[in-house]
Amino acid sequence: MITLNISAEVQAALKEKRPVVALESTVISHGLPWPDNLELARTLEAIIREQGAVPATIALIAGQPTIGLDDKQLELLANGRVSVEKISRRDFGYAIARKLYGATTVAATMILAHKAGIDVFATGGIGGVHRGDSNDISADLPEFAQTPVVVVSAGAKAILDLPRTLEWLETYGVPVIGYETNEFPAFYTRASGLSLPYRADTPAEVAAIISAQWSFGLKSGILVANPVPHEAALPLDETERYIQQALLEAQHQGVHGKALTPFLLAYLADISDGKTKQTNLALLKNNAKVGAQIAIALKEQREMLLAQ
Ligand code: PSU
Ligand code: MN
Repeated sequence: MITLNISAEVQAALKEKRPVVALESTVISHGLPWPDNLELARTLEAIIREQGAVPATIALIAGQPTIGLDDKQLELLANGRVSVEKISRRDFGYAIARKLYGATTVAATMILAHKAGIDVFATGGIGGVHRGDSNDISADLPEFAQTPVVVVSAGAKAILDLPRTLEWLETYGVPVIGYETNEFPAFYTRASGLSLPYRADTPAEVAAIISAQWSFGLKSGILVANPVPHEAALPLDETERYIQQALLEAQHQGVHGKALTPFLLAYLADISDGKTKQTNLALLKNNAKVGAQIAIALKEQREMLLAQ
């Protein structure tokens, strides 16, 4: 039997129905450079605690699905001394059988969060349909169609084809809620020109939509699109220039498959003099905060429904 290794703190919180927020680990191992990645991993946990929720960073530790990493495990994922695979849905069997260390993507983190009984998950930006090669569709998208977890994200990464990504989500019945926005945010920028069908302006409004969707029996993932804070956002045209350059370089070097997203993120940080990295850090922190607020609002909503 494959069991989940859930930390004592997270187990206690789940048992007592206190709010818990899941965090992914691909952003630590493959999305950000050392030592910013370790500092970020610790900061996200601290932000969630400050809001009054319990953080649960998720990864595979020597093949064991682990929910709620300790500080040593966070460091191991961040420092690059052991090889850490990027794990999505397809990779679980292999990584568990071979006892690999694995950083979980949005899709894989949704799977483990749901198995552990965690409803809310905060990340940076989800994967989607890649530009150019529209056959390269992140496994994050089909995960939303089948796994009922709320994901707070600054839209999808701007390196992607955002209109196609939104169309995909619509086709598969995935609700996308604009948080204090009418537009799908484009990760580094607040606007994309793509309008969203609905917005919510408070965590309680988001919680009400989630509860209604799920209690109606529609058990899909829900995307909460939370734009990067004004002060950290990058100008659209400058960002687009960097992205074009990065996509061209990826093509030259023949980067594809699961290496593509980490390559583009690192290349962008390099040519923008670290500006995209700073923005990425800021939006991750903001998503952790809003994620915790939504987890708390969901808990309050459930208590209210029980009291009726
Ligand atoms: N958001 C970030 N940095 C990241 C990612 C998201 O700010 O590194 C990761 C997520 O784990 C997401 C993955 O699931 O990139 C998508 O990879 P792909 O396009 O190969 O599916
Ligand atoms: Mn891909």
